[in-house]
Amino acid sequence: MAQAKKALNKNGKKNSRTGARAARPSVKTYTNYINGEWVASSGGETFENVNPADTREVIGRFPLSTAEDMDRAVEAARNAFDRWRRVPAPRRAEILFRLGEILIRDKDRLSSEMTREMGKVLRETGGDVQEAIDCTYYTAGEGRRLHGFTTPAEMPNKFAMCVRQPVGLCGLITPWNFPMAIPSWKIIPALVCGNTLVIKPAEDTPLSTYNLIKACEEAGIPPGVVNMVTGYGETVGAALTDNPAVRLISFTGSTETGRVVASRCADRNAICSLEMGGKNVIIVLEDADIDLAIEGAVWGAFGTSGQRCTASSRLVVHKKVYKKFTQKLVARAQSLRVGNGLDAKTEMGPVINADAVHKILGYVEIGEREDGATLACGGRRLDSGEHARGYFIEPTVFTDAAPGMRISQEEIFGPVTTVIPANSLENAIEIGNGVRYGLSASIYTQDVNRAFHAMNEMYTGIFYVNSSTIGAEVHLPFGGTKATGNGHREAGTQVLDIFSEWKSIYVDYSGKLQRAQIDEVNL
Ligand code: UN1
Repeated sequence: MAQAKKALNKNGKKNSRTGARAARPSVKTYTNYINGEWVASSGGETFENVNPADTREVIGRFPLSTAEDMDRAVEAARNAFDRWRRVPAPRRAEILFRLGEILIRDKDRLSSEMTREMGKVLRETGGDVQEAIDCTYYTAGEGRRLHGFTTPAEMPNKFAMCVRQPVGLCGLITPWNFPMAIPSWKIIPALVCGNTLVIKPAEDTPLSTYNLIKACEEAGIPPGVVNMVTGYGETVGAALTDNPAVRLISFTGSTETGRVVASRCADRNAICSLEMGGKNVIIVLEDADIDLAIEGAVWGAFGTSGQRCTASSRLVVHKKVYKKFTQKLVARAQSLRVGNGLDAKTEMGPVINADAVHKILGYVEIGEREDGATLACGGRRLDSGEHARGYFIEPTVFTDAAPGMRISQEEIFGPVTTVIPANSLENAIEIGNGVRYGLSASIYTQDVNRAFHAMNEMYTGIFYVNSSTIGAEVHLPFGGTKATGNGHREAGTQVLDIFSEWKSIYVDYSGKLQRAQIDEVNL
């Protein structure tokens, strides 16, 4: 996924640091959450959270926090750790179930606030909140499991087992495209495992994370266990990543930023879990149900305006159905209603900010000029009438692309998809795997043998048959191979391996010295 807000350098949507500005009385000023208290940044500065569908609307003003604010939050989480880890896991989980109830109660408000700050349509922000609810219920259930294992010891009268222990203080850095779901993927397992945490949400969408943290407070999570500090990556993100008290950083965002985070973690031997970019492929074979494949491609490419790390940004289509497929695809893409996500008729909302518009249109130019593919539809910014005040881009389809072109290789993270012709299943698989990322892939075919073959051959973390590349469920592991990640998986029970460490325990009840088998001469 692109930019966990290149927070890190450019501001895009939030380009006004408003410390010196005259306050607009109707705009609410929000605060950080540190040690159970809602507090302003020590520097007193704020930044604006602007609606990407209508930039006249300021959703709120959030703390432009300093490294000092972050250090305070880390200190609070550090002090809270010993008490929280000693709360029995089923009790920790009870609080999380209450959190799930609060999210269900407030789902409508949370969804519409998310649409206003992030842009995606209400149905999708409802899905984002629902994913947080599902994650909460599913993962809170782990409070009564958190399974370890017992295993026979190699010596008589000796017992061997393995249990999970929390890693300690976790730093969470989250993106703007799933501003409640992705924080929940990290916060809930961190808490159920007994960790405390500080989260730095993307500066484009702090309100949804604020809402989640508010719900944590209401659910009764004790002070200091959960802390939130808003601001830019270059200051507070760096202060979190570099603080020696932070044992683990869990990051979702761009591959570029993730690499920086990883190397800073490596410098101080911190655990680091990364979830990054994708260039996901739908393979359409000649025997596919074409209308179904079109629906999957349109949903996968243009849902969330293409701003999912699982977006279907490459469509590899067998030559025998290529023409039919591309004609239908272009017709469907052109018919999509682009507009404000709060309008029930809207099918695709804006992109997140001015930087994103610039980057996406830059790729359109690269596709046309440098790469020489055919721009079959879209490619322009919509900037008049109802679109005049927002960051709207037409659904864009490139056809006749070659696998090595930049638009076929690089993550665009916008409503742009690239259609590449293929000669055979093997050729399609080769093209599918021929990118640096490995998050999600799918195949449309009626032939079960070929579906299984592709399932086996695609080197991705997620694979779908006769379905789009998006739509992962919370009880299965989520993550990817190659430049998409660094070997970890979120969601499922697999996420517990990020947020806990194994402790192997041996109990010798023989009453005498028993060396291990390797040291014992006479067994
Ligand atoms: C993301 O794309 O950043 O699979 C997360 C899906 C969602 C999660 C996507 N459940 O589309």
